[in-house]
Amino acid sequence: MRRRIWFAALTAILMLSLCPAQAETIRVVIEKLGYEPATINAKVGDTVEWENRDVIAHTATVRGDWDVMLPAKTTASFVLKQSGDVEYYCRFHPNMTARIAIAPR
Ligand SMILES: [Cu+2]
Repeated sequence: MRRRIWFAALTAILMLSLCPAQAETIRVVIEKLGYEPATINAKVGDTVEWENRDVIAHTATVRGDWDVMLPAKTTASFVLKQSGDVEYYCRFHPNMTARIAIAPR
C-alpha cells in the first residue's frame, strides 16, 4: 500500500518535470502613447501581444533587432527568441519606451 503511494507520487513528480511549462502570451496595451504595463517578465518562447488602442500607428522596436508594426486599432504579436533584458520603443514616438526581462526557458 505504502509502496503504491510512493509510486504514484514519483510518477507525478516525473511527469511534472518532463513536461516543460507552457509558453505564455503576455498582453501589452498601448493607449495614449504609452505601453501598459511598461515592464514585463517573460521567458524564451513566450509571445508578446500588443493591442494598439490609439488612433495613430506605433511600433514595438528593439534597436538593431526586431520591429513590430502596430497600425491604429490593431493587435500584433511577436515570439521572444532570445533571453536577456531588452528595451523597446516606438519608432514614431521615441519617448515611448518599455522593457522585457526575458528569462531562458
Ligand atoms: Cu508611437
